[in-house]
Amino acid sequence: MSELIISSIDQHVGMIKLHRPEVLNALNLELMRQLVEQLEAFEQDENIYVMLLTGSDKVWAAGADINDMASTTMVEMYNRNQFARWERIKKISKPIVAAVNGYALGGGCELMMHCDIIVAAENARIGQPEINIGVMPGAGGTQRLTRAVGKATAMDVVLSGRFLTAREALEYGLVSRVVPAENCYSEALRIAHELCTKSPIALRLAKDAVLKAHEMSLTDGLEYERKLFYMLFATHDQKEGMAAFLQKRPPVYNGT
Ligand code: DAK
Repeated sequence: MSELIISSIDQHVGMIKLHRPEVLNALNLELMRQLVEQLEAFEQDENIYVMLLTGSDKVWAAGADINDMASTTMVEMYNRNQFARWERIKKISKPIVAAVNGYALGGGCELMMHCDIIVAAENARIGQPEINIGVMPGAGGTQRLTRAVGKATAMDVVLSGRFLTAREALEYGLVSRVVPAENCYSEALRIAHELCTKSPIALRLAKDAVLKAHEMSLTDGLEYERKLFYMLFATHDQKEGMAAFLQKRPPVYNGT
């Protein structure tokens, strides 16, 4: 079985690169299987605090593999239950930083939206062009996108199939930062390493709480946030972080 992702570890950062260059990193079932298994392996690895997901310097991912889907029937699609695999990405509790160059389309945009800090290159082109091939988004492109950018922009993107530039995506709140293409990967890696200097347990609970803002009412979300905040007072890292501040020294976290 060929490797459709390339993974490596740099200190506490687990890195995954999508690698199907001949089809612009189109997300076929095997790539998604390898990707999800590697994310879960990093999730289990105590040495990994943060993950970094990237495509090539030309493309993030041009969507789900159209060859995979072209002659698929409704029942086959239903039985495949691809969504189960995507749901597993949602369960990754460690922060995922994305370095996005070039096209992030369809499933590629939906995969990008599963990431937590999204660094987009100036050359990034982001969209949900499923409408151009007779379908519509199926992995969050009508839901996460709308929550991120609001109805007006989501309707524009989903119904017209047009691509947003990186600058537009930043303006609409879909990506976190925009950088020159040549710096995209190094900037994302720098951010990932910066996150590794924080408490790993605080990072995970903070990610959890932010994501809940899309799923809970304000009252429930505030209560959830407060409980996670209290929970952190049972950790070594809370004692260490506050003591280090008062002693005017850098904290040494261990994620416990
Ligand atoms: N699938 C398969 N092959 C693709 C592909 C894709 N999505 N995108 C590009 N390729 C292939 C092209 O066919 C071409 O192959 P060869 O002809 O060389 O064999 C090669 O990559 C280079 O592409 P182009 O020659 O087209 O390159 P250009 O620079 O001219 O154009 C482009 C780049 C990105 C504008 C164009 O390739 C394009 O429009 N690609 C399709 C984009 C698209 O429609 N994406 C949405 C696909 S639908 C779900 C989960 C996910 C999804 C749904 C459900 N569940 C969990 C239920 C997601 C659905 C989708 O993403």
